[in-house]
Amino acid sequence: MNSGDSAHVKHPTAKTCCTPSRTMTTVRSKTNLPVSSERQLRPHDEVRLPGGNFQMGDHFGEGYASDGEEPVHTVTLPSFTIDVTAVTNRQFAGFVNATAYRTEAEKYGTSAVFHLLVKAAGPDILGAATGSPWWLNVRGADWAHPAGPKSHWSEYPDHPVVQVSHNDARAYCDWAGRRLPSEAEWEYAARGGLEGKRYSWGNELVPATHHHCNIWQGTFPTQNTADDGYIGTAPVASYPANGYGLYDMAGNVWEWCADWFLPKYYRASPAENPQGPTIGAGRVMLPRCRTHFQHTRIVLRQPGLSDHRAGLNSHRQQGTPM
Ligand SMILES: [Ca+2]
Repeated sequence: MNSGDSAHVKHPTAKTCCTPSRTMTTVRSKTNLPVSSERQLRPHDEVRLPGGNFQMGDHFGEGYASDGEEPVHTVTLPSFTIDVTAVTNRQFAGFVNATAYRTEAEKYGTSAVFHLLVKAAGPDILGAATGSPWWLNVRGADWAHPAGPKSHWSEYPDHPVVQVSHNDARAYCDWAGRRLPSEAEWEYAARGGLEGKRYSWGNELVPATHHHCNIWQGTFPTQNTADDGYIGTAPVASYPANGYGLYDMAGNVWEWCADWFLPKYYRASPAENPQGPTIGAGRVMLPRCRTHFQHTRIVLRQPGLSDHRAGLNSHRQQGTPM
C-alpha cells in the first residue's frame, strides 16, 4: 500500500544520567535495584549521534490538534548515544532475573492485549476498554506473558518487551545505569539525518512496495492482512535501519520518552536541549503506531500515564550523561 499524499488529511479534532556502572550488584540505583554490568548480560548496541540543530514538529499539518505537534521549532542538541533497537524480551528477562523486579502489570494482575492476539482462557478475559474495544483487559497479561497467561516471552525473545509502564521502563534504565531519551532526542534520532520528512526514511509510507516498518494493513480492527509480515509485534531490526543506523523508529510498538506531555509545550519549548515540561498529562509515548500512516509519522506523540501498560508499550535507552 502506498499512502499517497491525497490520504494525508488533517484530522479535525482530533539528567542527569548515570555513567553506566560496570560493577555488578554493589551499587544501588534510584529504584533501589542493583545496578548491573549490562554488557555481561547482553550488549546493548548503541550509536553516538552528532549534536546539531533540527526542525522539530509536524511539517505537514497532519496531526491531531490535541497532540500538539505544532509549531515546527528549531531545537539544538549536544551529541548523545542511543540504543539501536528497543529493549527486547531477552534483555528485560536479564533485568528481572538479576533483580526480581515486579512490573506494574504483575502487581495489578491485569493488562491490555489486542483482541486478535489474546492467548488466555475465557474467564481471564475481563472485558473491553471503553472507547477502544479492540483492547481487552486480560488477567495474567504482563511482560512475561505478553498476550495473556497462555503466552510466554521466550516464544518471542527478540521482540521488543511490551506490557511495561513508564515506571517499569525507568526502573530498567536505572538498573542499566542509563535513562530514557528525551522527546527531542528521540525525534532527532528518528529523523536519521533527514530534514522535514514524514517518516524516518522519507515521505512515502511504502516506497517501491518495500515495507519499512510493522504497521496494520487491512481493515482495522478486524482484518489484518499482514502484508509487512507481521500481525503482532515483529522482532527488533526486522526492517531497514534509518540513516543513523537505528531500527524501528516507526511502527511495531509505542516507545516511552522521559518527558512529561503537554500539548502546548512546543509553543514555548526552549531551543537548547529541551527536557519537556515540569509536569503534564502523563508521559510522552512515541510513535503511536501500527494502524495507518497517521500512526507512523516521526512527529506523532501522545500521553500515557506513568503506570499505563499495554501490549504495545516498550522503550529504548539513552546512554550519555546530560
Ligand atoms: Ca504488520
